[in-house]
Amino acid sequence: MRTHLYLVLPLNAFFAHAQWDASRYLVFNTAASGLSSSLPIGNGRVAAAVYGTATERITLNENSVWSGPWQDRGNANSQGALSSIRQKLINGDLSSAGQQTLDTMAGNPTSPRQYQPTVDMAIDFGHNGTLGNYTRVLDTLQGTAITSYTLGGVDYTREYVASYPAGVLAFRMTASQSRKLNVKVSLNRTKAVASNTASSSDGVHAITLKSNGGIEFAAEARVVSDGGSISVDGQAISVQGATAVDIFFDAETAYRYPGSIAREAALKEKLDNAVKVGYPAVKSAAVKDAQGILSRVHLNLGSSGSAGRQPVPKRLSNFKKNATADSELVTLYFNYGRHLLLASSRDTGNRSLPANLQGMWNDNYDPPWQSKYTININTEMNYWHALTTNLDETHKPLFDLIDIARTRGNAMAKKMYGCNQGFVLHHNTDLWGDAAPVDKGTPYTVWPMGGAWLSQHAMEHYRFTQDKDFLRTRAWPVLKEAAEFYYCYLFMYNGSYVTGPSLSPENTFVVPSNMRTAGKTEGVDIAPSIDNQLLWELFNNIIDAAAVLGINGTEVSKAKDYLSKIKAPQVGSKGQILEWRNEYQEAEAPHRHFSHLFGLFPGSQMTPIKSEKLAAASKVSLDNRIRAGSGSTGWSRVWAMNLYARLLDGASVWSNGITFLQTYPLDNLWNSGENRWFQIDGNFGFTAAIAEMLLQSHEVVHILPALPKTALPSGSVEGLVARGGFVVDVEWRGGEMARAMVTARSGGELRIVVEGGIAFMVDGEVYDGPIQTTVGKRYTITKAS
Ligand code: FUC
Repeated sequence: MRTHLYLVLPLNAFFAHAQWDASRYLVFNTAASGLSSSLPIGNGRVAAAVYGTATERITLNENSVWSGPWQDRGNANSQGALSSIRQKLINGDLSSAGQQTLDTMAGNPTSPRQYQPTVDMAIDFGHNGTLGNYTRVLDTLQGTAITSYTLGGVDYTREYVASYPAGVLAFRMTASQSRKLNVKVSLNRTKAVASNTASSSDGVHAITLKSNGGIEFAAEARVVSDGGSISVDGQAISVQGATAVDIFFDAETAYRYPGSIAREAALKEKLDNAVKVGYPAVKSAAVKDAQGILSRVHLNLGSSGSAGRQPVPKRLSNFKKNATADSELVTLYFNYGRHLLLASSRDTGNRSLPANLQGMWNDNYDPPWQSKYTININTEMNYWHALTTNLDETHKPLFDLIDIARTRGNAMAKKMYGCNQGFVLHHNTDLWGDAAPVDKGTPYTVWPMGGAWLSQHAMEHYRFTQDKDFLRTRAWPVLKEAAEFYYCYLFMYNGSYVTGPSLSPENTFVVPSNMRTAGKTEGVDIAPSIDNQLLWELFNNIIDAAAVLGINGTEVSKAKDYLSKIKAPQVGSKGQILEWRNEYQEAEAPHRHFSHLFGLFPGSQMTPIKSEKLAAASKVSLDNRIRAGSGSTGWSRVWAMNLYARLLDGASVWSNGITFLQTYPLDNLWNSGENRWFQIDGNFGFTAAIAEMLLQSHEVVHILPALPKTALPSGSVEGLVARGGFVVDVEWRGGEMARAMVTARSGGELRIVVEGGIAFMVDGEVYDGPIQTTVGKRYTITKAS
């Protein structure tokens, strides 16, 4: 039974006393004190972080406001140095190879562009003193937020909506008593402001801010009042004596509209339309859209009772003391991850942009790691739950960016590696698809595998959606060009095709005694394990995609030939997966990355169903790293959760999940990384891990593969998606499946495993092998009696 907000009181007292579904709402009884306690909403392109302060502050971002235009940072010395660097690596002169790699291959300048704040909105109500019955709430099912409080006997409410259909943000402020609402609305920015003006003519009241630095933009807030007087007040619009005031906001940038005339016309059109239809219609269409998508999945892990009715900061601090009392915090975190992705990653037309390191929410001109796209784990993690938790429309911006990056990566393949075909990306990119190496350090800069990792998402999109048109028109070109680069770039060494100079993100090892600079810490080498695993996945994807599309010939034979010459993951003396080509001593045993376990998650080469031996060795590596203290950033800890899920170890998924929730969430439940900096990947990876615990789908649809039976004896989930386009609902009791329903979206063969291999029935008949499914049909799975 789904629980919703219980409407028990008249509206004026309602917000303060309502019982909020603890799995659905983030509830606060104070205003935000900074960005990390704000409430994030977004329409996939424009986002708001809502503070709910007496003078309202809303940090507004448009996702293409970055620090500057395209720059070619590729290093022209790279190509000439390649064979000498490779020879040094072959000779065991790793330090000299590493140094030469940095000297000749690092980009110039070393950094791509960085993501920038757009504007801040201030709404001054003239409210001073204590705000009574204060409540601030984010709804993870509708994607909306509210603030309410009482002052001077009047109840005030503010609603905040991000509309995907209208392409704007809309806010409504109301007073419970007639004509008690005064507001003064302004926009602010501290850098590169070309103009910031308020205007009032022909019934249009607007504040318009235009920038002239970085990627230029025009932002505008339209103010609509139900009465009172409305006027220009310096750079602000003032309303006196109203009962309800609406604000509509949009920003449009040079990224999508290079000319200011087109840009401002787009801005005007969207705002004119929103004002014309009015706030209630904008809101209801926005809610219908978001809720229609977010309600596809429903997770029930039981009720926390009164523990779940506390404000979020209190729930977090209680959870540190007693995690078992608030299992709904897990459900809320799961739901929040879906809301945050839908809010920050939508198909917004031409050149939609994926969620960056902070999703879209940023108030800093110099954000951590430039808030860009880090493609050696973080950007990919942002999309780990896109398909499994039934949000496939959020995936599209990633493919838009990959297409832009393919062109850049094609030029970079020529410039740096002398390869005339295919594309290369290194460990970061930006909104221009920057393909050059980033920063200057041996453990991270020169890693030519970013394109291979991203290409995996294109194939997975097909596997989950079964959308052949997507496979043909969008995935195939990406896979093909990714592979073409490696056909040129890889070299033969000891009978295998290898990468180099490359590295295992972002780890280091101690140079062994039989090499030149024994005892030194290095990162650059030949064929780190992750590179081989990524190539294994890529060549298999080419073969699989070609089979679906009916493509034959050299494209397939080449992939098969290369696949046969990529070294398989090696098992070392402690039974672990080797991270590098030799069993080097790790310089940092608790390192936060699990790069050499890519093939376990998110890849598939080392999953138990593919290879028990490699899965067992992965477990040794994972246990050792965790025991040494890894999982030391939020994203790292949730990667461990996903890895344990793939090892079918539900208890470890759960215990790492608890550690995660006790350590990394900020006040508004955003994940944190180093220095408690907000980084959204951990939010998304957590949601992915919960899904992975309940459903997996490599070769078979595995129901409850990693259920933590003791911690979670009963619960249910509806709407998770498996490869093959199967939608799965499952209910479990006493630590065992009670019943599951599988809906075949696309038909096709369905193979099922339940809880690692118990006997079960499908539609009342004992399951004894694959079922040929019918499109749209539901199949009921019960335990064999
Ligand atoms: C990688 C990680 C860091 C951080 C950064 C954004 O470099 O190693 O921990 O997450 O990306």
